[in-house]
Amino acid sequence: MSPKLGTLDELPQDYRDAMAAAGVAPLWPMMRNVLPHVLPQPVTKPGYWNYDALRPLLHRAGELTPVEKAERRVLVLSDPGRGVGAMQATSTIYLGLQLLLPGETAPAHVHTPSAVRIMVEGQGAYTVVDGERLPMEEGDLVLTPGGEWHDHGHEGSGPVVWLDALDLPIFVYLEGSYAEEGPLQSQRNRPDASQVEYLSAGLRPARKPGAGTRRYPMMRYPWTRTEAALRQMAAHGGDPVAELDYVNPETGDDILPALGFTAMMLPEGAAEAPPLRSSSAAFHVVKGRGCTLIDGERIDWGPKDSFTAPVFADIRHEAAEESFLVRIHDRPLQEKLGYYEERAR
Ligand code: 1HN
Repeated sequence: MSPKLGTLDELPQDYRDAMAAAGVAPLWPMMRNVLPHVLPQPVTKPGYWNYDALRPLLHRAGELTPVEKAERRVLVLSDPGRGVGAMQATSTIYLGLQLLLPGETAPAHVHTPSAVRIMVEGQGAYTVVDGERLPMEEGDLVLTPGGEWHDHGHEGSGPVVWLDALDLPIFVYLEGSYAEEGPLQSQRNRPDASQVEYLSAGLRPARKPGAGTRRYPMMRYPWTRTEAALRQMAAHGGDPVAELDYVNPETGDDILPALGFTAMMLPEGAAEAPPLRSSSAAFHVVKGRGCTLIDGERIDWGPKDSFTAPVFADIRHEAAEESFLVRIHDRPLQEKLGYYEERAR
């Protein structure tokens, strides 16, 4: 048992005034705000965004605001614990739904935060990263790592929407977030690396000794392959719920420095209760239906919906039908800081 700490109102007013005038404050009345016992006390609350409800709002943004006046035409998914307008869905994860209309381009820029796009709806969009043109099909993950020039375009017929996941809140906290703008990139006339150098898991290009690789050698993870791999895992892996981490095919590291991405397949009727994790998480439903209890709060989800869980949340998924989710989390950052943890229930 630790003793109860002293409070501010126990101190004489003249002393409090003198401290304030000197630009200092006593730690002990505030100690438990920053160091709660046993578990963190997250500000983040579970969030849920129904895609069918957001779709008309996104399309209206398309009518009201030309892409030229938006740079990126995005509706931001704000953490309910912080309120609408908060530029974060959890402590570390920014989420937004981005709309691009046929024929539009979103200008090239480069910035310090890193992003992953998860393609939600529509066909014909692409992202260009460092001159490499990455086609975006439903469920694909497309990386735009920090420091890499990127622009978007759309040559299809209907609207396209994707989910942006960025480590932006960390960069804002670090006062390290900034961007540079430039002209649309010229595109190399060849398929992206997922279709050439890294067509098959376990194979990478042979190279001369000492020849380096790009830091981010593969920037697109086609959904068709992820789903096929999950199905094989589910059929033969032993665990009824198959999970695959997205990794850099050269190093096996997580695909971004701060954020990790894990694809999950829940068979119909599956119930899954992972250990309590120190990471916060956002889930995107690629396909399927089910419900998830997050710290006792029930979220019923369907295709293209998104939902979030704070750190150390008690998460219990139940799939009403065969379901595929992508879990976005900050384990890579927490591992780098040396404190990532999973607690048995
Ligand atoms: C960004 O670069 C994109 O490139 C989308 O599509 C959303 C939100 C905040 C900061 C940068 C994009 C973003 C963003």
